[in-house]
Amino acid sequence: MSKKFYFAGSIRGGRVDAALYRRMIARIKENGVVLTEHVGDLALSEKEQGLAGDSAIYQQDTGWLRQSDVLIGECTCPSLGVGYELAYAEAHEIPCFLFYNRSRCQLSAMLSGNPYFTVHSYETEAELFEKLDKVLSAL
Ligand code: 6IA
Repeated sequence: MSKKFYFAGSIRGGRVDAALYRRMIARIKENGVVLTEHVGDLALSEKEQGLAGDSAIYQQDTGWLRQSDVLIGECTCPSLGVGYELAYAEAHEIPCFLFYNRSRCQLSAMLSGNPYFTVHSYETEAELFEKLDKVLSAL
């Protein structure tokens, strides 16, 4: 059966990396199903309201998290929602692989200091994809 991935990336925290999320999601999709493809939707802005409201978004996303085999997060752009999802995934024992651009941010100590998370930093997109490919092929 194909693996279910939860891709976590900033929405209301800011959409500066939305195009990068889309490219990462495309790569992850070569290895299974990505339940959260909308995170890479370039038309989705930080002001977007779900048709059914925030409560429905919360219920849907936590349900998807519980079903996921793996979480992959791009954490360069700080996002409260992504931070929450990471803690939720840890509580449900879902393996989490996190990526951040070390030339653009210093990752929160709450993530880099937690040995539960496998954290990879990168500086160029080529380095990011090399590391992402290694993670995906080892699963
Ligand atoms: O605090 P943030 O908005 O930056 O949190 C981003 C994270 O929360 C992402 O990894 C998503 O999984 C989740 N999330 C936040 N907003 C939404 C959302 N908005 N839909 C689905 N997941 C979300 C409405 C979009 C809808 C109109 C298509």
